[in-house]
Amino acid sequence: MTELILSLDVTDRRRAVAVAESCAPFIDAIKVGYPLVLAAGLSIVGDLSGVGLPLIADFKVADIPNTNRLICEAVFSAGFDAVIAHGFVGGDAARACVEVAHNHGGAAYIVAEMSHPGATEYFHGGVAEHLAALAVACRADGIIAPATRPDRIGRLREIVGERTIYSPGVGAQGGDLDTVARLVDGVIVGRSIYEAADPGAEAERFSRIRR
Ligand code: OMP
Repeated sequence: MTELILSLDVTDRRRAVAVAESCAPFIDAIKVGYPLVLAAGLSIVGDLSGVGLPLIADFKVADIPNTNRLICEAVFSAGFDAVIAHGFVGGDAARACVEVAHNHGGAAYIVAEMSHPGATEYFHGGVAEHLAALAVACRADGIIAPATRPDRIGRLREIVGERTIYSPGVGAQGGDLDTVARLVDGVIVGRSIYEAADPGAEAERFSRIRR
């Protein structure tokens, strides 16, 4: 079974809650990032808690260890269940995120390679492989890898083994749902679902990967 994770990059609080509620029966978790939290405030976490699904904070945390620790403490105190952090800031900084997550009974995922075209400028040439190895060394729960480059997911899987791979880039960014679902533990989908005329029905369609 592959998880379906809704990326809730909706900037209106009421619409965000409505989309989350309509998709809830068909998804495994909700990812919330800067677009929604900066528009609606951190209290959106309380609004979404009623949906009863794990909430992943996509803040791509990338600072010095102490600041990372402060950010992640705020994330988990607000009620999130997991956090996404960058690894390029170094093992000590990434480890700070992992430690806070685990102290709260939560999870931390490290970005190994991003999904957009420009990601190849810096993530290729061995960097993504290095970041995946760093995630393992830091005892992160898994990595983020690009649905837009399934061949790269295969390479990163060799490094992280059974650790979780969550993969964004399906639909709006061109990645193919079924191809990617066979390679990863969870597919992250945003616009293809929340911009649909009926987000719940679209989530149900995408949820075929959960079977
Ligand atoms: P859609 O392109 O609308 O499906 O949204 C994808 C979501 O995944 C957005 O919230 C992105 O910020 C996020 N994302 C990527 O698209 N690419 C990445 O490499 C990493 C992420 C992420 O960390 O979630």
